Amino acid sequence: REDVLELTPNRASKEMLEHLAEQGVETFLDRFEAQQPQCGFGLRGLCCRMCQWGPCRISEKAPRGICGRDLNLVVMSNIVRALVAGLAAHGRHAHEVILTIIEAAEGRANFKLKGEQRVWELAEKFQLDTQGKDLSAVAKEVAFCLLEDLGRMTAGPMYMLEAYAPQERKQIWKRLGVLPRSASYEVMETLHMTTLGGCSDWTALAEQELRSALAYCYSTLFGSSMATEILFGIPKPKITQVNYGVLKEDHVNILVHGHSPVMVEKILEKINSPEIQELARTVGAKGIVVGGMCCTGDELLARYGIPTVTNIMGQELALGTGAVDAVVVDMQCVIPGLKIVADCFGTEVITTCNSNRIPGATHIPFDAENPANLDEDALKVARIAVESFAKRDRSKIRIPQVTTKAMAGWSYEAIKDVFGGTGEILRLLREGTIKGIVTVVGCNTPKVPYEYNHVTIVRKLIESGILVTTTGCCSHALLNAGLCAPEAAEYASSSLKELCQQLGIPPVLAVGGCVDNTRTLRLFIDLAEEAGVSLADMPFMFVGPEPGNEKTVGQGVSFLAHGVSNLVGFPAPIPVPVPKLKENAETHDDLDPGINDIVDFFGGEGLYEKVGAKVFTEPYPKLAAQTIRMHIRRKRLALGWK
Ligand code: NFS
Repeated sequence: REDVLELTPNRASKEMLEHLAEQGVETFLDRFEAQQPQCGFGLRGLCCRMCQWGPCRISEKAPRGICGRDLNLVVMSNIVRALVAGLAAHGRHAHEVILTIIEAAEGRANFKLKGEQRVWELAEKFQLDTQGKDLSAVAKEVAFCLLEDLGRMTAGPMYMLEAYAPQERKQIWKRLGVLPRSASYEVMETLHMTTLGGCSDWTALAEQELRSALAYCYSTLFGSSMATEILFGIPKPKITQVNYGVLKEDHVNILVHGHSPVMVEKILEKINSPEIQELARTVGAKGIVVGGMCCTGDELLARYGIPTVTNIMGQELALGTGAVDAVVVDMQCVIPGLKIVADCFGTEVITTCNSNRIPGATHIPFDAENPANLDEDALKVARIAVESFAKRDRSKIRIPQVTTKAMAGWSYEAIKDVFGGTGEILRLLREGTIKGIVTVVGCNTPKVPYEYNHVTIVRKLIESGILVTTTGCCSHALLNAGLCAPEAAEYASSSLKELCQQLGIPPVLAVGGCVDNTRTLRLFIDLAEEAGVSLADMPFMFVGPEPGNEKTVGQGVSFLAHGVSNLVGFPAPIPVPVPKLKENAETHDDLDPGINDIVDFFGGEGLYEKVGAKVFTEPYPKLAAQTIRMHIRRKRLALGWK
């Protein structure tokens, strides 16, 4: 706790952590402390719970589970199961957005398709016959292709993978036999392979991991990101203010939280309507503030410059300001602790997704297959949220007065445009004005001081001339730290600083929510193609400093499959340092570091030989930055770039 309070870079988070502790309001930190010591087996993926003979723990005394599974098999099964759990989550997100396109195209959902450019692009890439068809008809056909990528049960190819994956990678994946059928099929197959009496060959599970990651990448990530662009448009950069201080005592404050941006778009429309604005005045508020959390926040930030407040681990802290009248949540990363804090401050919690219910919350669900009541329901949500202002307990308000300037909305197109095209970015990379491009992304974990790793690593990278892209919870850390404002060019190396100042951009580009990691991936793919080399040879890296959610596993492996190495902080589901197991080991410290086949596979030659990328793990952010810099340097030297 002392570490968190001392090292957390955002002054506002620190203030809220102290304030809530003083008030005796329970947060993740209290529960984290109560859980200590955490199980050393679980920490390293050595606990097998895939049948009811167990649970089995792999140790020196008992090197095999009851069924005979050894360490490699247990660890690998746990990793690939986590990956497909994340795949399922992003898949459900993609499903909702894609279905909404169909409903909108058929006139049942009241949305006008704003991403015309993306519709025609995808239609062409998927080689659809568009002759004589209007936008709605073509969008619907595109949506059905995306749905097929989510659910196909026979051999591919997947539309999206065919359309966007680089040729050199397709050949590698074909040779490895890891081309996927679809998101749903690979979830099914992974659970099948890892159940009791399933696959006993961990290397086959490693292949299934790559296969699942490709389904994850091309179906659920590309699918969600591009389907959202079809519905709501392709973001453009804009300047705004973020952080806890955007909440205003004399305004209605509504936080939106989760991942799917569909219903929240409608709610936003209603909030801006004269009726709801008038209602706000009637209840005595000066206006309405909408603030974003997690990936729903990122989506609204990117498209409309709606201020973001915080990420997954800040959700309780934001409610702890006592100034939030309502929090509207859709799907994923909404922790049960949110409601505990909400109840302490009388915050109205409104759930909008049938998959994400919270006991005691007001439930007004959005059903993408039956959107007839969408407008009415969105209005209801807006009304409840605004009316809640009158009930607010004003004695409990404590808003940290910290706001931070930020520039966000860096879509793939926006990045290319601002630099003047892929060729120009490649030129800057070659001459060393930009040393490399690293995407720093992912969640938070209570295992490291809150947001410290994200911010420390990124500061070091831009100091070394590395351009950074970011999404998800990491982006909130960097946004609130001021690293996404053009003024942050100050902290960059002299050449990167000069470049950023000349273009008026920050050295850290917030590209959107986690599904928008595909924007960075597309950029990486284009740049490697332009350079005429394999993606694995480029000075790029994927960094997840504070991994938390199962969804982050597939993010990393997606980039690995493309030849982009990963650096992950502690704790990764990859078991490092891997124990040479001691008898009766109980805690983290009791287990000696050692080497086994799985670590060798990810961090050594195994995976590298297959895809040209490996996983580095480094829990200490300054050392992590050093490792990243060395990786970039090695790639540059091999290319003959100074
Ligand atoms: Ni990504 Fe979004 Fe955050 Fe982690 Fe959750 S918000 S999809 S999973 S916790 S970065």
